[in-house]
Amino acid sequence: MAIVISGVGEWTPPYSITNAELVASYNAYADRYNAANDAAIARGELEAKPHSSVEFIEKASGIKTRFAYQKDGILDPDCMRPRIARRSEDELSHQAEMSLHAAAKALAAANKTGADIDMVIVSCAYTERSYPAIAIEVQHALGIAGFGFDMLVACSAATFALQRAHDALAAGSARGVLVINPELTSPQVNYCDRDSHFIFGDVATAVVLEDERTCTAQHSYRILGTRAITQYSNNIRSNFGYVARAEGGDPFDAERLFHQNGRKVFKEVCPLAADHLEAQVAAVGLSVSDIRRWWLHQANLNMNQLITRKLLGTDPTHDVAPIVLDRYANTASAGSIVAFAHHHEDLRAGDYGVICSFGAGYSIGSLAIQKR
Ligand code: CO8
Repeated sequence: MAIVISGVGEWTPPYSITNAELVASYNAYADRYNAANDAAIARGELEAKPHSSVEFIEKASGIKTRFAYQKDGILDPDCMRPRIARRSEDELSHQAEMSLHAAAKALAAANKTGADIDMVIVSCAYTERSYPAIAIEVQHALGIAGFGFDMLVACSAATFALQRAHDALAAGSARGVLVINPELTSPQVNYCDRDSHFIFGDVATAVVLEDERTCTAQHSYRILGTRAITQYSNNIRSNFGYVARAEGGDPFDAERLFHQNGRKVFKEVCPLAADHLEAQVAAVGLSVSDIRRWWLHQANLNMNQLITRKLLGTDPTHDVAPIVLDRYANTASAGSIVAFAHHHEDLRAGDYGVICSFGAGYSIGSLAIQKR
């Protein structure tokens, strides 16, 4: 019995932010901060905030723009966070809404409706509440029988969820699975931190998986193997959680938001990811040169180039390892799925590909697939 990916969909938020816009607002904020704290800075009690720069961001990351669920607030030096209106308990939640947009496209691509799905996984870096699960809200909105649950694995949430979906289908505990990644990252970005204010964007992706025998999609991919590893690291952290209320202090201070030692992450994750990919390909009886396309995690252009250079021995073309992070920035777990969504229809029957994510945890996940 073969399990296939039979549909993929993406929802892109309506607002886009350029590096120039982001740098202008950050620099205005930094100037105000420095002016307001000039005495403490002069006494050496506080560090002055240095300016950010468009040139640095492009050179260090390859990112040029990113999408935002709400632009309002992010570029306001008095706010420095998105202003997202609170919804009542009777309204659809933000992440459920994002999920439904992406799910509709994935279901259409798979020639499926909610009646064909009996398991919904919402898997992403953050969910906006603990319960009821966003997945159950989506399940309800789509009239899906069966069950749904949320899972969090930071940047590897999508690939780990695809592995869960694959295993459930193989075990017979589901007959059609919808995996959704509503990556609403902007509320956790510290737009006051020049080291990380440029890194993230918002997006939602969705994937339909099913038994090959029920698949009627125009483009579908047999899953040849899945692989997931984790290795504990403190180099990427987000400490905002439900205990914040009890711990005292400011539940919104910088240490609660996304922060990382980017240089260390770069150095440690690149070799881990390259080794993982090599092992994944070997495990399904292929060699690296057999792989027609690599849909890699989209965090940093230099990182992807280093990994693919190590794997392939040459710099891959955009056709071999497509890059979407220049427009999307890092969209946490959705990055490799966005790359897949944009760049899969041209593959020919029999072509091999690998979807791979790497990030916080550390966590690395991958799927080796073959076009049908
Ligand atoms: N403008 C100008 N200068 C800057 C800026 C800026 N914006 N930012 C930093 N600098 C300065 C630094 O201060 C430093 O100055 P100095 O040399 O004087 O100390 C200099 O530039 C060089 O800084 P770095 O060494 O930090 O620069 P790098 O070349 O390493 O680039 C990167 C920084 C882009 C962060 C790079 O290290 C990187 O991409 N690393 C990999 C990071 C990564 O992949 N992280 C994964 C994160 S995502 C994840 O796993 C889960 C996330 C879940 C979602 C979160 C949503 C919020």
